[in-house]
Parts: sequence; C-alpha cells; structure tokens
Amino acid sequence: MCIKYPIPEGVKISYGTAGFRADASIISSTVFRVGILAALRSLKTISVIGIMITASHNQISDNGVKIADPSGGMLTQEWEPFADLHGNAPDPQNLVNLISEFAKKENISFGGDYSAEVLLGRDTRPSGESLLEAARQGISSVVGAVATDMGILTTPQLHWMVRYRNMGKSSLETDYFKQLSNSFRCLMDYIPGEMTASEMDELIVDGANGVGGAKLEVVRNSGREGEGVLNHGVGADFVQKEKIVPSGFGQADVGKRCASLDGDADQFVYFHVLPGSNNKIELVDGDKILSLFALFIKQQLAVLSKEDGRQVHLGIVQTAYANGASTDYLKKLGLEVALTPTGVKYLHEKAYDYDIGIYFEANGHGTILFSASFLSWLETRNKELASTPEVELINQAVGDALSGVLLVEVILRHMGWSIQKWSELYQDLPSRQLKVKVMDRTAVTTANAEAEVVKPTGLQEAINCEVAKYTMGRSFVRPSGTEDVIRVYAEASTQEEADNLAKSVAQHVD
Ligand code: 16G
Ligand code: ZN
Repeated sequence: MCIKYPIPEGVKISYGTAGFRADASIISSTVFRVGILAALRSLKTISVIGIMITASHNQISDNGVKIADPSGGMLTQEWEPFADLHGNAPDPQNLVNLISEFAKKENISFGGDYSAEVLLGRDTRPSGESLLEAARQGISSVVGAVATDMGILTTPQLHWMVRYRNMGKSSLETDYFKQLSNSFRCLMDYIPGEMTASEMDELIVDGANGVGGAKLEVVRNSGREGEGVLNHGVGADFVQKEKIVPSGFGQADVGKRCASLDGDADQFVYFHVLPGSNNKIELVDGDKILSLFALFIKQQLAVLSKEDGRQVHLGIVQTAYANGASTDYLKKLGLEVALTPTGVKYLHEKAYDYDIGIYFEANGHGTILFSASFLSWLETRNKELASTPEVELINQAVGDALSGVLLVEVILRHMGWSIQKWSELYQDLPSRQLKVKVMDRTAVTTANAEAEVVKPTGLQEAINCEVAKYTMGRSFVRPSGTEDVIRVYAEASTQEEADNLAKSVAQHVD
C-alpha cells in the first residue's frame, strides 16, 4: 500500500505546533500516513475526525496537514508522539508494525460495528488537490473507513464542521455561514440608536490571497485571478511582523479600519494606515483584540451579576509574546491572566479552566470558550430569546478570523468606537523579534511558559544580565515550532532599546 507514498530519502518532519508542515513536494507520504492516523483516531473515539491540508501563513510552495479531534479542537497531545513516529515510518512493514502495536495499546479494533469517518478540507494552495488525494488513500486503507471531501475551506470551517457533526447538528458550509450571519445580524440589531457616520465607515479586509479572501465578497487580496500570490506581502502574519501595509493598501486608505486575515483564515489582526509615504501602519494586534473582547465580556458579566447575582469565572490566556502593556492593562481591569507556551493547542486547553476563557496570541490566533455549565445556565436564563447570538457567533472549536472580525465589528459598534479609539486602549511597549539560525534548535529548552531558558546552562543568566541594563526590559528566547530557528523577543521602553536588547540576547544564542 505504501509503495505509492514512500518517504523521500533523508526527509524527517515532525508533528510540530500545528501539525506537519514542509515544502509541498516532500509531504505527500506524510499526508498519506496522517490519513491512516485520522481513521485510527476516528475508531478510537467513535467520532468523526477532520484533516485539514494547509500551511497557513507559509509561502505558497509549502503545505501541511493537521488533524481535528472530535470536539473540533487540535489532535490530543497524547497522540502526537505516535503521529511523529507514524508520519515518518520509512517502509510499509515498519508502518504496519507501528500501527498494529499502537492499535493494541490503544484498544482500537478494526472491522467492528463503527466505521471510521474523516472529513477532509484544504486551502487554496495548488498542491492541495493531490495531497488531499494522498490523505484520502490513507484513510481508505483502513477497513471500512470513509473519507468525505468538504472542498476548499478555511481551517476554522473544517474544525467547526467536525465539531457540529459530532454534536449531531447540520454541518455544511452553508450552515456555518447561516450561523455566523444570523448571530451577527441579531447582535447588530440589539445595539440601540442610529449609527453615526464614522461608525458606518466600511471595514476593508485583506484576504492574504488565500481561502479567507475567496470566502468573502468584498475583499482585497482575494486570491482571485490577477490579485497576487498567497501570503506574499499580504496577510495577518506579514502585517503583524513587518508593521507595514499589505500589498493593495496605501495612502488612499489612511485612517480607515482595516483587517488582515492569514492564508487559512484562522488568524487576524486589525490596522490603520498612518499618513506619510513609508506605508507604516498602526497595528491592532491579537493582544488588543483580546483586550477588546475581555473588556466587553467583563461589562456584560457585570450586568448579569447585577441581575442574577451569578459570579462567573472569567480567565484570560496569553503567551510570553503578549505585549507587556496588554498584560498590565488586563490585570488593571481586575482580570486573571494565565500564560502558556506558544501554540493554539496550549492556550485553548488552558482556556477550558474557566467559565469563560478568552485566549489570544499576539499574532492574532485566538477565540473565546464558554464552559458547558455556564452555557446551560445562560440558556435557561435566556429561554425567552431562544438563542444566544454572542455564543453562536464565536467559533468554539478554534480561532476563526471570519467570526473574530464579525465579533470585533459588533463590539466596536456597541462601544461606538473608531479603530483609533480602540487602539488607544493602551500604548504597546516597543518590541523586537529576531531569529537566529542554529544547527540544532532542540538544544534550547525552556520552562515557565517559555519565559525562562533551562538549557543550555548559563544562557538564562546571560539574558538576565542584558535585561537588567534596560528600563522596562523583558526578553526571552525559544526554539520555533515551525522553522529551524531560535526566536528572540525583546521589549523595552524605546524602540532603540528593544532593538539593542534583542540584538545582544541574540548574540548569546549564536
Ligand atoms: C503555529 C501556531 C501558532 C503559533 C506559531 C508559532 C497553531 C494553529 N498555529 O503557526 O499558534 O503562534 O506556530 O510559530 O497552533 P513558531 O513556533 O515558529 O514561532
Ligand atoms: Zn493560519
């Protein structure tokens, strides 16, 4: 069976922060193996599983694959070591041995009453079609397993479909859009009063020439004919890292409210263009989106608690990349803030600890999770309303740029805020990110949600020494989960200081 998909010589990929990701030309054997793995996961959980073929914000020649678990979240971390082994199994015999050993350990039986079912989705990358076929063949090599191609989708749509299928609900793409647009309209209708002229200003969306662009009607960088290349000088990741306008935006847009999605629409940031010829922007990043959501929900909860006396445990989850000014702001609001390592799966898991958990990475990955007990209380309370549009607008499976943008729009409208006003919630501390190419990124290990280096010894002390030279200085280093580099982050009271701190810390890493 594997003859068609042998692992190319010398290739070893690992199931990193967000699945397997590499140059598309070397990944089909891995995708085939992930097809098998997803079918096993379906048998194990007796639920529908998802496979998404995407490399998110990476260049167009890359591709990747990740598995969505029954809840619509990421594959359980318990299975990752096996995914690693299995995804790299060199020959058919080795693969079969691994599978049968693992199936025994996990108590998975083949040919039983339940047939595995896997939903497949892909983004707009040209390599997607043949990789989807590889996944499909992997799935069908497990007895009785059924693969359903859901077509070209955003990553969050695929996760959402898996979640809704497993809840026994209708889960087509049209259902997704119906849910989003109904709850959006409903929330907009709740807001009293007429819109002022500035509130009616339209939102301009940069679709990264990706699938998010393809799903929207009015968008720049939609990825349609003649619009440009996926993730090339466009999209949330570019805008967040470079802090300049994406292609297709410029001085004609000064001051307007703009949003950038990434290539698979699971990440978004806002910005407005600053006057001047250098195409600089004022970035409204994931931390500020988080702060807006947190402020809004805190206000709503205050109303609830006045009416019903119910105390709701609201928690905020960030990573070490969160701008120090955002963490300060959130704490000043009286909110509980937890930090986790980088990667959606860690933040998502932590957010389950609360009645309402709001998590965001600075790069714009994030969402809001509501606990089952809170939801059932809310439903009883809102009986007369028949639905809870705030909850329905938010994708509980995974961060979702389309649903996130709609929620931002509702809240800005509710507050009567322009993007400028939102941006002034707090002033970001100047920061700098650098990457250092190294032979072996696993030589660096960290603790305390990546804020501290454990190995190599002496490195943390060296960082501490550098940080001590600056006012408001903060810096950390961590191995990237998606590239062969060590990332360096530094923050200080001026841009020059942040740059210098990052540079000197990078020298210790080298
Ligand atoms: C992946 C993660 C993202 C994280 C980024 C860090 C998901 C869906 N995506 O894109 O959350 O911020 O990796 O990349 O989990 P790095 O490890 O290369 O810095
Ligand atoms: Zn993405």
